[in-house]
Amino acid sequence: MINNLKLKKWVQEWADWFQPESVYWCNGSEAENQRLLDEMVACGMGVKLNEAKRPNSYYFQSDPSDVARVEDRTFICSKTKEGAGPTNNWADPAEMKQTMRELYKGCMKGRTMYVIPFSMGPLGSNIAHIGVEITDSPYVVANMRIMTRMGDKVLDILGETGDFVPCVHSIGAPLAPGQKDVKWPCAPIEKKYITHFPETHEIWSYGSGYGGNALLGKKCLALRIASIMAKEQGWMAEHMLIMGLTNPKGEKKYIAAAFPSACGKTNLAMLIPTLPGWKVECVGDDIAWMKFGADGQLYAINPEAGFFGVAPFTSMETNPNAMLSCRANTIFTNVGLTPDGDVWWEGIGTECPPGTLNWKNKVYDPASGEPCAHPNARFTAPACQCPAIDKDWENPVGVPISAFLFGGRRPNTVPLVHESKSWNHGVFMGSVAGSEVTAAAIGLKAGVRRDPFAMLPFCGYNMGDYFGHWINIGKRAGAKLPKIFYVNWFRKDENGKFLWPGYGENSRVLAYIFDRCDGKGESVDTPIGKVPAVKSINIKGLAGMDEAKMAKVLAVSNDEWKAEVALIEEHYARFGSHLPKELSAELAGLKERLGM
Ligand code: SAT
Ligand code: MN
Repeated sequence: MINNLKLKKWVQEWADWFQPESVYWCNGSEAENQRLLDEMVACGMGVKLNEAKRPNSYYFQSDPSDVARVEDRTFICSKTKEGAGPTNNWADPAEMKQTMRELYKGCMKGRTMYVIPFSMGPLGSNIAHIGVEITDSPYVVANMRIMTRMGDKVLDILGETGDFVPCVHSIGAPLAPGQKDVKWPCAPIEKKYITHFPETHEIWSYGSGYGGNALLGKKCLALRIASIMAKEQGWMAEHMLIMGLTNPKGEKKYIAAAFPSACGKTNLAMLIPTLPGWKVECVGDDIAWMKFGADGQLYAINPEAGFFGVAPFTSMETNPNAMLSCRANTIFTNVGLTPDGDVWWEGIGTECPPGTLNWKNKVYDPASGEPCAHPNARFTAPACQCPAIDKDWENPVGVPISAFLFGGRRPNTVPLVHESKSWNHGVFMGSVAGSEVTAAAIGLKAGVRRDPFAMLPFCGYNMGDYFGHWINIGKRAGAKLPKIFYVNWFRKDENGKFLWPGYGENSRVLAYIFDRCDGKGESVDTPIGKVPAVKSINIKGLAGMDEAKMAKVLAVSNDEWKAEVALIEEHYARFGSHLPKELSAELAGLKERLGM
């Protein structure tokens, strides 16, 4: 029963505008899901994978123009350009709505309009929020069913008067009477729009059916709109994994960590420690929503219910927990399809069977130089299938956070781990986080790309004001604030070889962080913060590592940091008067400690 008046009215208005053939309310049931998947297979949009090899799993190939989030087609439509800030694309909200209304008019002709009520976060959690997505893509429905809690149970929580974030989506490909559909309908790139209206908490998306452009609960709601709600309401919506870390004594702490794309967030969230007796359990691999409890602790939930993971280079070697998460009940997009009806991708750890189809549906030719799977090929898998899922991952109260980690890929300058001197200093560390970019191919300037708090493409308002929100969180009376650390697994020696082995060995750094949270472990003060004393990271049994090498991994060079300061000043200059004075003071403090 749909008895929420706001919802009914909103759906009716869009149905009138979109002119679909029919309107369908998703209930989230098993039968409904099976029917949609069967229909997609019947019309050639999807393939059912071999039941013996990959039970209840499906395979899709997108249009080559629709393979990833489109950052230059993503807009924050605040009333003023300043509201969106220097790091976002801005457009006037009235003009954008005008443009999109024209595109939206009749755009669902010949298709079904699906209404998806969904909860970001465990049902009924006071940290969770409800959204409703309207879409004309059954593929989106099937993915949202894995990535969120979806269907009737959400309508029950919404009740007659409950509020929701309205999320409007169309692939932008109406069908004329009798027109045959294509495998992956979407609009051309210049007609794709992923737009957010921060003042009214609305999301409008048009023209793409892929990932974060179309599964609107994820980046659009859980990060861009949620970051605004969090600032308004005094909580935090962050691009962070959440993990539980247990020491050999059975004591447990939770850590949340923010890294830019391609820095191994999913791998860290599901890491298998090499350090005997330690255990890592996963609460989430991408997004954390956090609120203070009455006890002053910060409690985190994972707003998602699934993993939308990058497939290439995921293997039983690099991330067995991810491989086991997608062993069944999974949707694969843009990977290779083997002749026996299973999936294959670069770095999966097995030879590619002859006759495998690449993501463009051509027989894969290793000699062609083109990959079999698209580099952004994905698996959509239920989080509950992860062997390392934390027992409290669906606890509506959330899990208490003891530490925040920031990081990125830095071949030099940044030590393996350092700890902030204070909350504000930790906010400074997050605000200057960045990764080395070498890929000129994707149109970026080589050098350090600053990605503050890993939120660059995901902050729904002025990034300078977002820094201010972090500063304000630290001013909360009675708050038991998490400690803040910056890690860098990617430092290289003078020959360009990684100094630190990474993967499971990162548990050695996590163990140090765990001890620091208990006031143990030895650190030394340096100009950039507290760096572990060389002997305080356990390297027992770590082949090829000795104290001399540890000294290199942990070294802080004043000359490198003086050069870094110049880059930080350039980065900070972008924010003008929106840069909090506390952060200018932190930068001044760093310069002073470096003798600048
Ligand atoms: O496509 S998503 O935005 O969901 C994933 C990503 O690009 O980070
Ligand atoms: Mn992400």
